[in-house]
Amino acid sequence: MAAPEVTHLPNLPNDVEGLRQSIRDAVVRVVGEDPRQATERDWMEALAFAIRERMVERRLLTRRQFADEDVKRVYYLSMEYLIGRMLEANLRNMGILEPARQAMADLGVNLDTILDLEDDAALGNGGLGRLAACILESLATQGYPGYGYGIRYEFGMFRQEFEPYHQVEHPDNWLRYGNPWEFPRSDRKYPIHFYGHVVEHHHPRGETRYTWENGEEVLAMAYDYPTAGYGRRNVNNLRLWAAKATRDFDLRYFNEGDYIRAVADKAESETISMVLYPNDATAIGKELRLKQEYFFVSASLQDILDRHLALGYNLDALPDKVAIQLNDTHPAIAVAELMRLLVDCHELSWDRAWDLARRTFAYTNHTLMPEALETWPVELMERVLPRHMGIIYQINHDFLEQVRHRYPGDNDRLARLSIIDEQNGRRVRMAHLAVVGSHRVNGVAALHTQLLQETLFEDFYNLWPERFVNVTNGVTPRLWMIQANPALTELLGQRIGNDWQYDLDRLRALEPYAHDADLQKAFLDVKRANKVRLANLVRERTGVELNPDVMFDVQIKRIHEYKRQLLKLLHVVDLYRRIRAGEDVAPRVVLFGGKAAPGYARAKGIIQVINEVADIVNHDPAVGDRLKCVFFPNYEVSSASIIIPAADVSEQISTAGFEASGTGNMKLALNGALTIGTLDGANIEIRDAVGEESIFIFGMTADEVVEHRRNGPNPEAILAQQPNLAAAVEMIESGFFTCDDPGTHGDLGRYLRHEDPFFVIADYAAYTEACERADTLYADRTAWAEAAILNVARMGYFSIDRTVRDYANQIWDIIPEPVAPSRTNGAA
Ligand code: GPV
Repeated sequence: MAAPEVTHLPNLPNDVEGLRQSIRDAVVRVVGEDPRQATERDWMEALAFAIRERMVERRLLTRRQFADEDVKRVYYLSMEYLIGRMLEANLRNMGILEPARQAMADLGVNLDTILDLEDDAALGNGGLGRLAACILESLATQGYPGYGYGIRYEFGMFRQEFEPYHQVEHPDNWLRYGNPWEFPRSDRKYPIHFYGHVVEHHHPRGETRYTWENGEEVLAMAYDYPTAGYGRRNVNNLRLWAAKATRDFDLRYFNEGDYIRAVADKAESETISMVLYPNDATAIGKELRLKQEYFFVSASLQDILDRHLALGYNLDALPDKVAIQLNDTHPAIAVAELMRLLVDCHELSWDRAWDLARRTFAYTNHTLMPEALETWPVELMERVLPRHMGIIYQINHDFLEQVRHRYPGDNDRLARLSIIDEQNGRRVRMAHLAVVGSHRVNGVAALHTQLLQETLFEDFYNLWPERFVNVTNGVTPRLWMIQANPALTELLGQRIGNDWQYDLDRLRALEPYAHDADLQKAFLDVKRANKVRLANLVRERTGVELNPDVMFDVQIKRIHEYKRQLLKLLHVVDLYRRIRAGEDVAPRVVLFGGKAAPGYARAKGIIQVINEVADIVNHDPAVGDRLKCVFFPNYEVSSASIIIPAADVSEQISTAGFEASGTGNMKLALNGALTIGTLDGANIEIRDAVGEESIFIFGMTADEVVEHRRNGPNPEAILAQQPNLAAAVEMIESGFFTCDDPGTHGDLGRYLRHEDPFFVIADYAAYTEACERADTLYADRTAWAEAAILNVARMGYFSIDRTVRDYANQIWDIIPEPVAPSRTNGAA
């Protein structure tokens, strides 16, 4: 037993005076600068250090309590965490935002200026990565023992520039100034193996044993990011792994005297955690990607087992103390890796290990789109992870035995269910491995889960219906309301108090005031102020002037054909042509934001044509304020929090059946934007929640899309019947908007006329009609305010806190463990 003064945790003061002291000290002791000469960045760093020492204190308190209470923990395994800036969020969740603001002011520094200096942590592509970040925040806020594991990419999501119309990608060197939020843990390193071969050891009695030999080794080193809960003392941890060469990285070359080559190889081995693949909902068939996946999975599982054993539990208790959530199939190799660790390293029998693994894992699917489903060539898996390939064969063998027993003679079904796809040159289907290796599989919205059961996983659903559950996505109100929309937060506080910050359903208390004229006026004033805030940012970033009294119509998300940015663009071109023809159309600002995967030519073409159309429209004196079109460059979490509160209309117009859920739809509606949307993903549940009056639904349903495709779509025939649409397509393909490469717009015309894979043409008439319904309502300011207020009041269901409770109760079987103030560390 160590002496009390050794085990005592410091208890730093959180008042203005205490914070000021810490910050000033940190400028000298951590930054190494004279406070007289410190720059704004120096002060930012000092402030971050003052916060982080307070966070780690609570982190340790939290960890002590979890250990004392023998809690079950959940581990979230995700290749992506789209966190954004951390300074303001950490200040707020630690409960010291206002004292820190005052302390900084006392030191002569404006906090808001400092907040703007921080780079986003953009370790993710889009919805999937942002969902992971929201889930971690909610786990801490609700006091759940929940931890994230991922990769500490040296370079996150690329920075997008337009030169001048097409997208150019620039590296995101987010760690160039160092990172005050991370705790490098050089004592927490695990060896990770690749390549080599497997040796069998036959035992006369008992199972054959396997060793994996002569591979390459790299180390995974932990970097910890404390994650604070809002309004609680709980602080959880996000552990990100970075690749480091082993000390004796390559003895062979050293022995041969090729010192330079050996050092170069060291650098090469550290490339594993170098860069985030910038692909959203598209599988990447690269060896380096497979190595990234295995690298972070192996390190995380070794760490989880170490902790489990260090806490004194035995391996048989694994599913009672540990739940592991696989965020899509990116970490699905975990199923094989846990088997390897349990069987080869801890010498459990195969059957015992399999039972533990299955009861520990659960898998979230985020898409039905075939191009996103990860499959790895058997040959590649065999070379990179030879032992895992053997384990997968064994898992598949046992699984198919079960299927054969259940469906004797049904060879087609066996082929459909098999983890190995034998049709396409032998590939490992990672989704099948994840389903077979999990006790729960969930989709991310009601429609998506239903479609999973009926299509992609139909055979699995018939086999194990109890395994499938829905967990509709959500968003954190701390970032997406309190931080992003302080004006609306303030107004809500005046009207209904602040309980909704912890229990978003309480927004419903607003309903009775929806037709209160004072509230309506205040609500519209808040929206207008947010639009002015956005207009200032748009002017700064693009030079375009926006009139805040015109409807702001916003489509912000990754660029994908299925998300149908082209549908919105056709509407813009249609309106533009009609304005030029002297027609009176309702005015609007159309704002796009989002990145295209660098290798996705069609998506990049869509960005280019939008920029070209925008340039013509915005400079046409005949148009004035009646139409503006902006492509907001480098859309990221920090810009989303300015754009979203300023939106009047939210475009959620994916082809029905393709958007698993969407979460931007939730953020926008929560901030009072009315949705124009298809019956896709969570839009359906949003409609059910807010009511038909507060949403503009249009277009084919998922069933009708299937039917439409079956009937052989004929875009040309539709164009022949719709003169406005035909004129818009003709205007584009005529080259009217061509600023850069001639020819690209002709290609786009051909694409719409002859391919149109996501039925932009077929849904166009319904879409414009929905836009007109929105215009009509918008013109009636009272009616619009009422609908928008009701929209906010009814969005409580889409809190990430509800989502996390659903996971906790239906999948993880964990309960909250709020950290209590202790006697020795009891200050608030
Ligand atoms: I798979 N999603 C994503 O952002 N990246 C991916 O690689 C895959 C899915 C998204 C879906 O497209 C959204 O509909 C969903 O809301 C989001 O994941 C979170 O579930």
